[in-house]
Amino acid sequence: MTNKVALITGVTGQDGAYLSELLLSKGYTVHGIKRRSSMFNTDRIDHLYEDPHVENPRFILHYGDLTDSMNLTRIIQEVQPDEIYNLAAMSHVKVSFDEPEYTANADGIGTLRILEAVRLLGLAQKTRIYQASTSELYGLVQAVPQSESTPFYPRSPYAVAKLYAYWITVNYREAYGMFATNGILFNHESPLRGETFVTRKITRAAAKIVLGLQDALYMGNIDAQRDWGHAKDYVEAMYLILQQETPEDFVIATGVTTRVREFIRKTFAFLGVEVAFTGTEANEVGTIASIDTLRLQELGIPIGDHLKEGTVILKIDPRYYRPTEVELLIGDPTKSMEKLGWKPKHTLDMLIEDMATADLRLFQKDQLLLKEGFGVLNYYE
Ligand code: NDP
Ligand code: GDR
Repeated sequence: MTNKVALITGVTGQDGAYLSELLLSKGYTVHGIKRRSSMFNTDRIDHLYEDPHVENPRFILHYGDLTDSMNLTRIIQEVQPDEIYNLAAMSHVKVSFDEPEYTANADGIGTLRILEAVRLLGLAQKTRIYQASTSELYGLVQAVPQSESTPFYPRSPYAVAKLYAYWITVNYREAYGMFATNGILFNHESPLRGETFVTRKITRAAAKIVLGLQDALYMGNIDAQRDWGHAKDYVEAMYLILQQETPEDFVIATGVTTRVREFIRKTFAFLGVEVAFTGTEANEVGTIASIDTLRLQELGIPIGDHLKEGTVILKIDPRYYRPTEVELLIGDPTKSMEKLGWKPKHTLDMLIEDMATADLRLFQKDQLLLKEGFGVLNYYE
């Protein structure tokens, strides 16, 4: 067990929650930065919450924002962290086209604010920094599989902001000898994934559709290909990157790529429904080809009229298309496997099982509550 102190920005997000759990299990004291919000935004970490009145708490939250240098500098000065994991970001690629300036400020300059605070506070030789870099940096395909030496070609305001963050991290390492590193992580998902990212949108919608709580799923480009892993495996890699002797950048990926349409097909199949795709591009639809009644029974899904063969359950809505798309991502994790000894434990099928099961349980619970007269669910309004 260690007695190190870590500071995590973005602690309320998917990765922040899993990384907090991991570091606490290793004996770390974990400080997290959360944003002020008009509603509670700590759902993912509530189980880690410690009453601030107990002596020597090991999980401590601070209000803060990546757009506020003074706030970040004060927190870093107070915490004196051995390690900083900079996970905070406006992380939605499509939304970054709507909020490009804010995205640049939080995701790009936010990283600079942290690096500069560490340097100015005299912590350059003490504090190790992990920057949450991304496979979105590769953007328009230059070569596959994408490795640490593949050229970048960002395709969104998000990716351009992250490109600045990537290079400023490298620059502070080279200029000031700081232990500042980039994890270039490919897409990673989990039951804690934000609801508007494609995998979670699919697992939530599929669960609702089989339960008869939603008619259809509206999607954008279902031919995009992504290298999807499980967030639990990827936070292990973040930790390992900061435990190395020398600061280096690493690609973290599974090396397997899958189309969005295949993720859809597999998710419904797991829930006992075979989907067939017909038509092309914006006119494509997904219909129920067959249902596996035994499977539905096994999962406790009542078989109703909504699960008839030929029913349209998927449509394309061009509003989900992006002005510039990243069509193909497939990572080469050779370096991280060799140097970090890292290897993903979850396959895509295991990931889908984890996510679809969690969402099915979630909506079965809602359905039960509703049946018993508790709570009004907004999808009935
Ligand atoms: P999430 O969107 O789930 O979490 C983002 C976190 O950042 C949330 O805690 C959010 O707070 C916080 N945040 C957003 N803006 C600010 C701000 N201005 N100041 C302070 N905090 C802020 O992302 P993930 O957990 O999936 O990803 C973690 C990081 O890794 C992100 O930087 C993302 O860009 C990057 N990344 C993610 C990949 C993935 O596949 N998940 C792959 C590669 C990189 P709140 O809860 O209040 O919204
Ligand atoms: P991505 O993830 O953009 O790769 O960024 P997302 O799940 O949003 O999209 C993946 C692919 O699916 C296509 N797609 C849709 N996407 C969404 N969200 N909604 C839809 O309805 C839909 N239909 C098709 C997209 O066009 C895209 O090709 C994620 C984020 O976590 C980033 O922060 C991170 O850096 C990268 O992964 C690696």
